[in-house]
Amino acid sequence: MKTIIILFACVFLCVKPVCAEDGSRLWLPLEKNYHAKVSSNDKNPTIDIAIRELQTQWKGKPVKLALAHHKINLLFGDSYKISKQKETILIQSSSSIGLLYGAFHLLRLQQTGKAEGELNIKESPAFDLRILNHWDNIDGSIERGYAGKSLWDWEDLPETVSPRYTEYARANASIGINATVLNNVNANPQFISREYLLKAAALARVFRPWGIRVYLSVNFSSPVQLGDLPTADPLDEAVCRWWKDKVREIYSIIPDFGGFLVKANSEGLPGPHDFGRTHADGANMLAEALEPFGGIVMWRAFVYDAKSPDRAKQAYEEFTPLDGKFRKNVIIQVKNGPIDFQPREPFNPLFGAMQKTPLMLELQITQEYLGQAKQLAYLAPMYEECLQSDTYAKGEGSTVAQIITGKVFPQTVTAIAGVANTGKDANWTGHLFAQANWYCFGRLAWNPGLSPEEMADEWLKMTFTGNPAFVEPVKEMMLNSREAMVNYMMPLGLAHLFAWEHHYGPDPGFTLPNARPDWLPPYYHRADSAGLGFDRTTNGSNAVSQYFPPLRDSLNCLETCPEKFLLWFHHVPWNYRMHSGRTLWEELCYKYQSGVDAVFAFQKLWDEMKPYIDAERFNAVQSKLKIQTEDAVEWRDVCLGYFRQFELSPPIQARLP
Ligand code: GCW
Repeated sequence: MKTIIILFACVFLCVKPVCAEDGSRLWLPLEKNYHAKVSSNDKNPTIDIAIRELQTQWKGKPVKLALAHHKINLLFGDSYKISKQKETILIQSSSSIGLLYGAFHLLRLQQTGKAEGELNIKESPAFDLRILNHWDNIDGSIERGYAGKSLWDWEDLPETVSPRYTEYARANASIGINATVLNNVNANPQFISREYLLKAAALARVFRPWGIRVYLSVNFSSPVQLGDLPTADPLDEAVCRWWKDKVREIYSIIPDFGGFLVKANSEGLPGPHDFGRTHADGANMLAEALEPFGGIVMWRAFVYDAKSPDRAKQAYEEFTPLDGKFRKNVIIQVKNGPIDFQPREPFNPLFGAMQKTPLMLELQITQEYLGQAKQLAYLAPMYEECLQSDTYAKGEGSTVAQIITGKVFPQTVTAIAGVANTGKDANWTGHLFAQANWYCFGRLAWNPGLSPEEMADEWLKMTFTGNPAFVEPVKEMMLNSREAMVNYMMPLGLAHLFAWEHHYGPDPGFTLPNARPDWLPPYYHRADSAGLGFDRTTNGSNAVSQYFPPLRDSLNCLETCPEKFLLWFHHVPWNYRMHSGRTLWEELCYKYQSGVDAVFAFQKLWDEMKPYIDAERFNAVQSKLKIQTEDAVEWRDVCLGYFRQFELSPPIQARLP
């Protein structure tokens, strides 16, 4: 009998499956109880969290947290130092949140196998404000959200506070994110009603010890819609008073409220133009109300209208004349590219052009135009491409990253925003690999110099396993994934070939009677029998002139324009010879095919990864890669099938894998 029991136990232990994981843990350590020795010279809710995180998860020497009261060691704000003393590890900061960031750093080293040896770390964030933008609505839906309903249960708040709010705050704090805009930029005025402020306050209470401040998007016509005033004119005294009273009310409910995010005179939303006023008039009126409380206004530069002959030029034309006219606590929030989060865009020429106004970068983490939650695209290479673009605003080296961190022109505040991809799905982001985009956004917001490779390496080790047989090939796949997507969707500088409204599949020929031309793909690709692409040279729309020389000149010239942006800036003849020696048409076929080939290779590679991770997450990714290959084939066939009609020479037969 005894033998049977032992045998049975052995069999049970051997076949015990690897702990199933649904992705809800994100990149954070598995809950363990190591009882590490952790001490601190101070106590408060944030330090308590740091202690708890370390006590339960840290496996090494005792850790001492030291809050430096007299900034003698020149550590400011969120900065921290980690060093190894004889028998302890010392984390120092002049703030409690700095200690928590230090604790997460130490745990990250452990999770990625780097906690051994010397520890001599000094970290400071590059941006003051590292902020998520949630496009979440009152009814629980999320604009361009693909991971389920909104995390915020507005109906149940403030009475019921979901444990998921703490998990959200913890995940963000672990990567240094310190702010969140709770609601959609297409803002319902109700969000600043007393009822909803009380709900937002309940969230702010949960987030506070994790160092996260709450911000709200506001609708410019709130004084009319919520306050019953006859106008929202920013120069009207009653309107200014209304906003001042509203701001006072907000701070009485949320004392550390961060400020407003505003989308105005954009896509049909109200704004100062409705009253013959400027963006500066509108932003300054709100900024004046927020100023006594230390709040800021993030005013978006995402503006375009149907009358503009080139949508890519409009933000620059509207905003550069206002440079220097904004109050100190206004920052202009600029999307990475001049159009709209396409798989590839050149950087927005506003960066570097507004030298007397703080600018911040808005990146999209949610994959609106990048396969949503069905396709795998690791976005760090895309973020890096924008951050490291040289604007030449003050000679060579004036990269977007240098500009927005205030190193080229002084900025009173520095910030970077990411449109969140989170929702109620168990794995938070719909696609497991989309978690990596949330992760790398936070890491880049801390240090924009981190390489996509480093961040992918960290994320894979923390999320799955440290086994190099898994990490190395999967990292390679991640690093190639965004370029593969550009190739099978819209290579060589093409943009906006999407089907109407949902922004998922291809429909390059789509037109609709009476529709705005700038919402239709032919506006962007301009295909005709002469060639393909939007002429933005000095002979065309002249958008090139919004860039500084020498970049302007190299973009303007067909031979020197980087081929990845060729059709963005030029209308190119079908038989034009590319650097490869192929004609434009042949190159287009080649690019679409290489995108498809790459995704088939991803699928094959993933199949080989089965032994290394749990079945649940393996299967989840496997089934999404299957969809992605089918979609990539569709993109290739639809786009080449459409463009072929304009091309005179016979197309190369697309090779089916
Ligand atoms: O990318 C477009 C989206 C809109 C979005 C808008 C914006 C929130 O299609 O859904 O609205 O940009 O950024 O304001």
